Amino acid sequence: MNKTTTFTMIKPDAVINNYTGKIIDHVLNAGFSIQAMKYIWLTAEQAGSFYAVHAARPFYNDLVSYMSSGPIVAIVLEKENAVEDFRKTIGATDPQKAEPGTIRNLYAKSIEANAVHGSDSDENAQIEAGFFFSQFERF
Ligand code: IDP
Ligand code: MG
Repeated sequence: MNKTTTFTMIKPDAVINNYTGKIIDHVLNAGFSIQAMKYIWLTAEQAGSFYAVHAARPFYNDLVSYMSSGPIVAIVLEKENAVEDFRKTIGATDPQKAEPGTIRNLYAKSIEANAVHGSDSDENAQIEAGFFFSQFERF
């Protein structure tokens, strides 16, 4: 099976709580390899643009403030079946519903401050990687 790409962010709550190292370790132990990684503090405008697909959702403004409240780590990952396997590795959006042992089960605080992002399709993985890393724009 060919390797594919997914995109993740370690979100502000997890960075502030010093879970960055544990989360990266968890991701590597789950078989993903890092293709690119960047530590960055998003402006509200950048966070709003990244999550533009959710602009109509009631939680959008809070999500934008939260995602620009502190630094994040943006990471491009590679693995066979990367998108689906990474969604399994992180668990459900709401940490209360995330399977035991998943990253959100272990490290998330709430449905909003849920420790990590994970792309939901191969197409969005390319778009999201390209948002942060110019070398992925060719996809
Ligand atoms: P996902 O991150 O599991 O793909 P999405 O539905 O794409 O979940 O939502 C994007 C992000 O918006 C979530 O990761 C979370 O931070 C936030 N979010 C989603 N649903 C809610 C909610 O009901 N209340 C507050 N924040 C939410
Ligand atoms: Mg999503």
